[in-house]
Amino acid sequence: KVEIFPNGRGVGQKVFKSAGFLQSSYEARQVCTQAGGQLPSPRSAAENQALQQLVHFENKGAAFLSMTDFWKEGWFTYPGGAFLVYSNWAPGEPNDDSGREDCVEIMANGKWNDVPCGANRLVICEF
Ligand code: GN1
Ligand code: CA
Repeated sequence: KVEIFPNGRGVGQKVFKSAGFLQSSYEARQVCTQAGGQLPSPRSAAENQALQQLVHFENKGAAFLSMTDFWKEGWFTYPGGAFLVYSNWAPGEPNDDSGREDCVEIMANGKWNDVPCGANRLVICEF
């Protein structure tokens, strides 16, 4: 059994663990892959809440999620290419602000916002 407190949360079979630092989405993806995990894909309100608690606890701003709309603008998919089974967008999001927001962050209030993939956000990995 892995130690998940204080920088991790377990929900069902999933564990979310914070790396404790901020990075671009590209770098964050590599960090998680190299650790044997991936960026978080919250697929239910329970998973989203566990992730939100961690983001709030870490107090380093929003964290990246795994999903992107690289494939087609406005159509967000998981890394495997499947469409979302759950979402928790903030009001007015995703808005593709300035036409260059293809990555997704989860804010401390649990709501999602699309942001530029080059932005620096807290790195949390899913295992
Ligand atoms: C932020 O900084 P501003 O207001 O142009 C955010 C957008 C949100 C917007 C919501 C990099 O844009 O993704 O849609 O607030 N940009 C970043 O008001 O976080
Ligand atoms: Ca946005």
